[in-house]
Amino acid sequence: MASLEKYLNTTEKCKSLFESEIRRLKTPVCRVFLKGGKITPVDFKVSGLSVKSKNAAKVKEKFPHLVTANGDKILMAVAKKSKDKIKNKRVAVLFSGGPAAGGHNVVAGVFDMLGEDNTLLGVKSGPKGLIKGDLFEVKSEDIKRIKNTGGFDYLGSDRTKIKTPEQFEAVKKTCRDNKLDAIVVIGGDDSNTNAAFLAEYLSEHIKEDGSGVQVIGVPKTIDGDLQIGKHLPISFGFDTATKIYAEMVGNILQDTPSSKKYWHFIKLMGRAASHVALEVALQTKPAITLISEEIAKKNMSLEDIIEDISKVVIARAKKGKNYGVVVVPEGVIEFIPEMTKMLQELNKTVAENESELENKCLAEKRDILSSVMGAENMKLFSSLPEYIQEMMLFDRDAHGNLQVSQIPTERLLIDMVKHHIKKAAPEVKFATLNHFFGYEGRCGVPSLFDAAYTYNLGLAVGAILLSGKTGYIASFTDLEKGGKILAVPLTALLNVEIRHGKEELVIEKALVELDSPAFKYFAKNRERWAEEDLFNSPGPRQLWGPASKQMPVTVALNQGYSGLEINIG
Ligand code: FBP
Repeated sequence: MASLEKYLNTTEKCKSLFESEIRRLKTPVCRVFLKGGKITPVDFKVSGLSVKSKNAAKVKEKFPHLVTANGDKILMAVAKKSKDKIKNKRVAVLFSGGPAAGGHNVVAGVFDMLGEDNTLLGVKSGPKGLIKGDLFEVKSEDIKRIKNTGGFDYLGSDRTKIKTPEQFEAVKKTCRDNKLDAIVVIGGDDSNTNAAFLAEYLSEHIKEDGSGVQVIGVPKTIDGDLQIGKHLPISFGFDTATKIYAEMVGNILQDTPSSKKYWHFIKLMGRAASHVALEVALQTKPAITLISEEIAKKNMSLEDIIEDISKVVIARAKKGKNYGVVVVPEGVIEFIPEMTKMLQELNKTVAENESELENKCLAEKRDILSSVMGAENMKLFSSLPEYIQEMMLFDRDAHGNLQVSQIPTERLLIDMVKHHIKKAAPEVKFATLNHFFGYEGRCGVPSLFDAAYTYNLGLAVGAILLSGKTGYIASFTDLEKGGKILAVPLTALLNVEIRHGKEELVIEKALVELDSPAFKYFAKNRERWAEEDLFNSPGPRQLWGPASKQMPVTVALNQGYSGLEINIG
């Protein structure tokens, strides 16, 4: 007993048997980084691939240094020719935005590539820490402790957008105070947009010799909406999050014909795009999955969506199946065209009347809004349940995004479908439960895919920095054929969008394409999944054994791979 208690005490602070084993797990390394079995720097050469901004002239005007240096050409890692060693570089690394599994392995990869001759500094609490100059030196003991573990807890993160001249000036001071040569920004579309602006701003006259500080981005977000076709298959964290959600959805699906009692409405995180919902649908095959991009394309109203869901509920009830699962993407509300229109006016009105709306109750806020907003949009806003109205008036984040994770869309759909079925088919039994799976999936131990993907992205970043380049985002492609490392120019990804009512250059979110192989496969099969119970349960993500090598189904389909197995190294 005493010895068991002693053992149990040793598992505190993330040292469970599982966590201890996972730290020892070997992550496969892309062959280009290996020389005699050792990790080694690489050269970057023009690959023949390119990306183009739709607003190239505007981009050139705002980013003269980067556009001149990098253009729109994608670089590819190749074995290093010279034996020269780069020494004494000081590199800072930070997390930005929501956590995603695998971030610690990016840090580990950068650390291993920089090697003993250079120094890696961690920035605490994301961009906010960069502004404040809150940095510390990363040690090899830290890397041993964090390797293959989930979350962003080693450094912390935040959603500060570096935008004012004072903030840029403060970053310059941090660079000088810490004698930085480079900054690595691990973040999503907004954070990598910020990385591009930083790279331009820091491109010269920062260091004593008049040279600049390099800035390199890393594609992170569980949402999967930072991807560039064949040039960047997916952002990291997507695989782990979707595997966690698919396990939970699979378990609920398995419960439905067992208890035959409930319709489960499950909202899945993924702020704007429906990649997460689509991936989970392909992994589990529930009766209904909403895809926001399709709703927008077909110009569907909220009432159309309710009718479609009700039809399936009624048809299944006729077969004695008073149960099922409806998967709802987190951001669906912003994609329903009538809602989009209303939210655009609401966002603008809220921004313009911030002080008047402050500290008012909902009824008072509605009065203020109705005096400025158009009648049609105001009618739609007022027709929504008050719990939805409240959430729609919540503060936007620093990048101007509505906090959709706080809006209980799954409850709204349940209420409206109930109302519809009561009128259309009162005899149908429709008992419901609602769920929101989001935070459960962002910080779990990375899947083998994410652990390997991120470690190699980290190695890529370290190598890009050692090669002296700036203003790129690291990428890892050809995942079924050994892997290929690319450096994609950040400025070529920038396009004009309206944010806070103004034109801004940003990295566009990659949405689900309705002509993509993944969506087409889903569309071809979903009617059968609605009629019969054809679901499957993918089970918990595996770190060892045959199921561990599986990559996201949407990635394999959209990249045109012949199977689901990763083959790196
Ligand atoms: P990032 O885009 O920063 O990776 O964050 C994505 C996300 O996980 C979204 O899916 C979700 O809407 C959001 O974070 C919620 O985060 P928070 O609780 O910080 O608002």
